[in-house]
Amino acid sequence: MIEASKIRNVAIIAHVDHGKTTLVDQMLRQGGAFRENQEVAERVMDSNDLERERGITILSKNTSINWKGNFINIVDTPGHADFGGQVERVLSTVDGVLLVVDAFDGPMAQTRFVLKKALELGIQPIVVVNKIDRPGSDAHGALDKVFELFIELGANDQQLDFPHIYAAARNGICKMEMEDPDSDFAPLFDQIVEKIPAPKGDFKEPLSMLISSLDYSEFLGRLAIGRVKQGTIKVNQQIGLSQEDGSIRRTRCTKIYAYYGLKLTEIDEAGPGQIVQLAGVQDFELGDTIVEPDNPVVQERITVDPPTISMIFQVNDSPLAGKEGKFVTSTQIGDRLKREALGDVALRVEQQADPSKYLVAGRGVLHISILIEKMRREGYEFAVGRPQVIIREIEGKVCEPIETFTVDVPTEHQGPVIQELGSRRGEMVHMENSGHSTQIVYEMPSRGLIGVRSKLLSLTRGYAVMQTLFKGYEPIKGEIAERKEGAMISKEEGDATGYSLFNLQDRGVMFVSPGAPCYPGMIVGEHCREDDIVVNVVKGKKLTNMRASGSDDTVTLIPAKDQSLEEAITWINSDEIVEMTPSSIRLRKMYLDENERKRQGRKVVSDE
Ligand SMILES: Nc1nc2c(ncn2[C@@H]2O[C@H](COP(=O)(O)OP(=O)(O)OP(=O)(O)O)[C@@H](O)[C@H]2O)c(=O)[nH]1
Ligand SMILES: [Mg+2]
Repeated sequence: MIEASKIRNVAIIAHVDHGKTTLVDQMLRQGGAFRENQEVAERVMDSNDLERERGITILSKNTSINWKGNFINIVDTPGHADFGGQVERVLSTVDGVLLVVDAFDGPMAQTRFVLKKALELGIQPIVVVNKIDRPGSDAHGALDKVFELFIELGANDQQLDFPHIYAAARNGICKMEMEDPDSDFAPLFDQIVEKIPAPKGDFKEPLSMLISSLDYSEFLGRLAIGRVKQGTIKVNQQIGLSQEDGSIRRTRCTKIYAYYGLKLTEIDEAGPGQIVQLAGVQDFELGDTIVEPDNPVVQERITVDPPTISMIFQVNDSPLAGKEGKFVTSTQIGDRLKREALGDVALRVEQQADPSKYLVAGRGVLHISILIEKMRREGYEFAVGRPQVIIREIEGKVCEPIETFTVDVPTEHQGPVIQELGSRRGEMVHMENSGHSTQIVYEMPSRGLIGVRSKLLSLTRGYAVMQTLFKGYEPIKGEIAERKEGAMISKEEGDATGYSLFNLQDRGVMFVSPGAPCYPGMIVGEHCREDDIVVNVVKGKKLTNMRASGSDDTVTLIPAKDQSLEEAITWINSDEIVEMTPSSIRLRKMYLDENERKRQGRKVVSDE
């Protein structure tokens, strides 16, 4: 057992991309977590494939280093707003945070969210102004803005007196003041030990440990994660589980794990301040407290924010179904979804009246699309519908989720952006012009934000910078029109030909390339007009030589638009679905048959 006075529990919090994981990386390197000349990947904490590919943190993770005889527990957290709930839960296990702020960007939407939570819990912050090496960065200016943010969020005098440090995490350097020479991370480690309080709590008191997070392992089942507040927990000792209804159920834990460096190490017992994973605890819920059965010290339950977005997952029944996936049946899809929900408290899965369909609800489009991507990689094939916001009734009123949406655009593009956001029921609350760029703040329904990213990027030639922050539930705003552009729908079955795509390309944006298998009812492009149009993409001679210019037979084919998974699911309307297979993403009409679609009421024009 580690003596509490030698423990420091600290979470790294920040806006997306401000450098949390890079900072943890260097802390591990300099804190001796790796052997001399051990080969380690960059941003080693972003350990799963999807995190590495996307360059973002999806799951918060624990690690630890040893500094001058102190055991510093570090929790890296995700910066993306969809995972904000995780940050909140992590904060219940730490006594201090490193609030990382980009010296170039200054504090941003998620900085405010995470700092507000930390201040409310009375946690000691150390501000790390990071990326001071970035050309054009303003470290002092960023720190001033952080100070203003503290005041605005109602920090008390002690909190306002926060320690700060400047860093270039990627280069592994930091300094107390900008004038100081570059140093390794020693000053940062010293600050953590000095300024962040050691955990309180006595190992002789009755055991109390709040379950603040959970995980799922194929071999060990569900794992309860939390920090021992007081008392001692031992392997196989009888423990009590204080449940939501106030009752205490007797159980035991069969294994205890703690984080040493990057390794999860099995230990026999843990005491106050230690963050541990427990295996073998039967039927626990997040928020339960692990107690001594005859002398329970119960901690306040933590709650999980309810999901705001849902999507239907269903069996793929397109004409191309089952060709690319390994797991395709509704039972396989359902089992996989339910397994995910065991380890992800923010996810809900419900089978629908039609047993081939499941409603999957989560904290945002990114949250659910990461699950889709994971399943595709494991060999699953299925189809998903358009994301829907989850409506709630509050005090007799129908309410929907509202977000604060901030967008920075080059001033020359602001007109179309304002028009677009207005049509999505955005209410402008603030607008500030600083020369070339304008920042506009909106309050708008989450509904209106679905698909907004790609739309604004195309309106501003890629220059719009967007941030969202969940504001709360409010009475439902008016109707929001779905995508205005119609779909180009394939009439025939067969492989798309360059010849037909060439003839269609000035009528919209094509989604398929020559050779792509198509079927009736499949969406092959976005029409430049409002109505859906049925087209033939398989006719004509197979042209093989497409060149920029030349003889009669060579044509210039605009490359098909390669939609990302998120783009595809936010592009579709409610009468459309997306086929997901390990190797393809195809868009289609829910009703493949043209006459059936007509009966369902959407206006369609025919090409011929
Ligand atoms: N110039 C510079 N770039 C940095 C520094 N620290 C991090 N970066 C870069 O910033 C980007 C984001 O870094 P991450 O460490 O992944 O950021 P994060 O805060 O963990 O991001 P999320 O987990 O997605 O919220 C990467 O490209 C880093 O290389 C720094 O000190 N200087
Ligand atoms: Mg990260």
